[in-house]
Amino acid sequence: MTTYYNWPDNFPSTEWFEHDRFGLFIHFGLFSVGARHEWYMTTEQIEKDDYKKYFDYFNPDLFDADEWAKQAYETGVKYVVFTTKHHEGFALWDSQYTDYKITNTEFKRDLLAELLPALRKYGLKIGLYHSVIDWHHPDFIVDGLHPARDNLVEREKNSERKMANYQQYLRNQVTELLSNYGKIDYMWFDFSYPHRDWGWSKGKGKNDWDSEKLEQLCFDLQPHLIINDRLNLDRGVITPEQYQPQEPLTQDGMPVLWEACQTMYGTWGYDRDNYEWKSKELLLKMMIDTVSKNGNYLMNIGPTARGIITNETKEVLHYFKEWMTYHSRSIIGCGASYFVDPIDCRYTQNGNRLYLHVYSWPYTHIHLKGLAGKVDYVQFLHDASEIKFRTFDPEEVITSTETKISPDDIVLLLPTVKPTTFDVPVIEI
Ligand code: H79
Repeated sequence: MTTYYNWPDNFPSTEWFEHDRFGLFIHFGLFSVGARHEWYMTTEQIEKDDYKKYFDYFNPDLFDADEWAKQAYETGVKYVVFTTKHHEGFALWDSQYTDYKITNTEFKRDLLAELLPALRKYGLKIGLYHSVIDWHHPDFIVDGLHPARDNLVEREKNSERKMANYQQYLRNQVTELLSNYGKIDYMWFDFSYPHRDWGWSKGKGKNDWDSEKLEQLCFDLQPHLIINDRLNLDRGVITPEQYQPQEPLTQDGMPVLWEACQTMYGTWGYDRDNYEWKSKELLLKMMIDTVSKNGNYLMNIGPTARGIITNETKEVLHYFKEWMTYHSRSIIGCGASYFVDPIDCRYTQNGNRLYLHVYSWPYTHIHLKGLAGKVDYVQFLHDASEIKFRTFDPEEVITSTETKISPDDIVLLLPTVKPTTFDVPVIEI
């Protein structure tokens, strides 16, 4: 197990998390009914009473836990992170601390109680997303991130709101989640913004959530838990959102435990009229890029309000399934390599196995720096076909038709045409 800058010594083992590398994020809630940016309660300044129609019409009647779990499993992910409560405040489980919950909707069922056992059945680890922001709770003090209630009346009400009550509510609900639903592997809180300042209100952070207490509660209830860093305590998994770091994250010369969370189309919930989908190839390259920089990749889907994973989404998942069937060995259990990526390539490494992901097919060869004397055999991963390579030979007479080779390097001899339809072929070294 690696020692990470952002993972204290007394925290539980990160072993499974480092190993598993690929997770599926599922965003589901009342915002799935509105079917547009999951922030619309705020961005469209919708009052609580008006937002209630999404509660009244919420009924994911086609939800099938086994189907979601099967889709996740077949995609090749090793864990799933599910939204138990997004900023809108609606609970996707049968919470005794609120009426604003799934069991009080037309649907009536406890979705979490169905989903988690199905995920476990497929051997998937379980992460719970839980928003510390809550636009519904009466004691949640509104701030500039909530223009819906950014008016004088609402600001006035702030003086009567008691965040201490909300903190207790947070702890109560987290206690339910971490006590009543079996083993939880990962707690994914969202999010702190302590440095924001709107003049009349400030952003929120560890004092507003009483983060120390909340974090301690999590470890008390699930001692082996992985936790992210969004409680503003400067520890836990760093989760850059729709942002790929250029280098493996480090701090003070130490590696940082991190996870890239990425959308398929820019927003997180089901977003019916959003056509700005990233290409499948781009999403795949983002995954590989993440692992090549020692991170985990958490790829998001937003099922519809009827509980269906759309065909467009399934196409992406299927694309990953195809690729992962032949290439999971270069992702799962792998991390950054200490060798430098050749141009248009990404290395991942697992022990002394090196995986070269070729983003852009070269013409006939790739020079691999620093590998002279270290390589016995090279093959494509998808079909285990041999790839020949050349090494420096002082006796060799280099003619003007051949490339020179440095004594430190090896040169892979590749076909001119990419010999596979996979967008990113992998060469195992
Ligand atoms: O759940 C997903 C997002 O809804 C949530 N985190 C992920 C996992 C998230 N909340 N806030 N943010 C991410 C960043 C804040 C972005 C904002 Fe805006 C900029 C809020 C208001 C301006 C753009 C426009 C995003 C929402 C409205």
